Amino acid sequence: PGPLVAELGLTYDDVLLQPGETDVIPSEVDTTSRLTRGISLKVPIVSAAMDTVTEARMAIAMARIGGLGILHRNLSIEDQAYQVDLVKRTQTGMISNPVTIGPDATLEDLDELCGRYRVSGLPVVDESEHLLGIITNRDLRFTPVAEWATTRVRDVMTPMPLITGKVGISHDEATALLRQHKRERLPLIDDQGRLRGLITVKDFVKSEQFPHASKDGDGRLLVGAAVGYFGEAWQRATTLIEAGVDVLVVDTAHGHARLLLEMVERIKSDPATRHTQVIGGNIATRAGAQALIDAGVDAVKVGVGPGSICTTRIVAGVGVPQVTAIHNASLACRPAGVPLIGDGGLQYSGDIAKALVAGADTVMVGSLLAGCEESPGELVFINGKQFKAYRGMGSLGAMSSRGKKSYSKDRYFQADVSSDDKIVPEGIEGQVAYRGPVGAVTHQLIGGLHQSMFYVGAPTIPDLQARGRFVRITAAGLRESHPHDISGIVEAPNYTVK
Ligand code: RVP
Repeated sequence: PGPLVAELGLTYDDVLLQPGETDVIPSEVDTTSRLTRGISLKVPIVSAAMDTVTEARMAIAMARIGGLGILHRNLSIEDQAYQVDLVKRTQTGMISNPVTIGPDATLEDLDELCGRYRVSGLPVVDESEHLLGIITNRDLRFTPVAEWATTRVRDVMTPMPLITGKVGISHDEATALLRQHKRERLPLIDDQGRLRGLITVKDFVKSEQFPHASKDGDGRLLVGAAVGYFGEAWQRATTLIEAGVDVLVVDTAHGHARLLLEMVERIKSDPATRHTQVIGGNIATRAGAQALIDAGVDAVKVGVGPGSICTTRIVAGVGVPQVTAIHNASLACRPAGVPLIGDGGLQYSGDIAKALVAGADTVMVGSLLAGCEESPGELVFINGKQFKAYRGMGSLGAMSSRGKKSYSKDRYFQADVSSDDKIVPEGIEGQVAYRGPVGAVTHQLIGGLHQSMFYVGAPTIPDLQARGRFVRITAAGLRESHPHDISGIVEAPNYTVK
């Protein structure tokens, strides 16, 4: 088992990156990095699988800026699959599997569907997907609400012939058609007249607005989702895959565990699931990383105890300071060509580059994003300031039922605990300051990373990983790093006084 006392463990506040010779311009660096063996992201930031951080809105916002969201699993399989579906149908060049409605549905059904999927119109198809027409919110306006329950879609839709495109139409051709006919939607059909996709003007505009968006081969946004490792976990995994999830995270507080490794092996060997990218975690040692790699993961997630809401190191006395944990795990990941995700403990943008130099390829963040508009939960006012709730998935709030079923207990291997008062929490609940939209927050995080790359002299992430060198600092060094000898500090968009 090695020496009784391991080496000294270091974390972000213990180190700084040394400046190196540079001819890099911050705005010109390339931050593309590998999330998994099969997926690269233009922005190496992933939002945490937590019920106060990532649901569909956050996942959409993260994919649009070039990162990724991992949908949490503290909800039913159906609800989580629905969230995957919401992301996959959002804003892309083309919607390959659009929501449709049948001709005999009522306007009430139409209104409900449009609300659920936040769309303003739907193609109308028969049972074998033949395109019959199109119906939009505008068509609703001319029918009094009192008649919605009895009026059929076929009576108010715009019927065929419509302006349509053939599947596989180019971006330019589609733009030309939409423009020429002043249409907002272009249904795509095959030779038999069956609906095969939908292009909307709105999506085209957005795809220009988000040039770095993380997309799959069909132009749909990428999304990840967390699953467990036993019980309903297999059904959850297969249902999420059917809903179109791109990455599964077998998500536990202790990834160096037999049940979890078996789950990874099963996903990576079953013909129905093995093509999906799988992330395993969390581990904090080289042996833990090696076990996940041997089980077949496409990326290893590192972090035991660094999370801002985590009490595992206090409650169980277990963990490894994050820079050391990442570095040790990378000793197994690098030779195997398996990317590493540094999960938890990041407080400022500068910690991203520190994680990457230590051996990570991407980072996962919770608290830095929990205060965003797109995170789940309402704004709360405390002493005139705005906050949002943030809680650990191992907190009492997340693990206890409080009126609804908790799916979070097995993350801490406590699924067998029968009553709430027997739970041993490993996290806490609290608030973080409201930070506005994800786009503004990630602009500062990415901007900070650009500056790191400039100082180190690294135009790309692999260059940063190769060139970056740390200096270990003392408590005096850390004090010197933060603003000092000044009072009444005005908060900056990327700096808060703690
Ligand atoms: P942070 O970004 O420092 O807020 O950390 C977020 C990470 O903390 C998550 O991605 C997860 O790995 C971990 N976590 C989530 N819940 C808990 C807990 O209750 N202990 N920990």
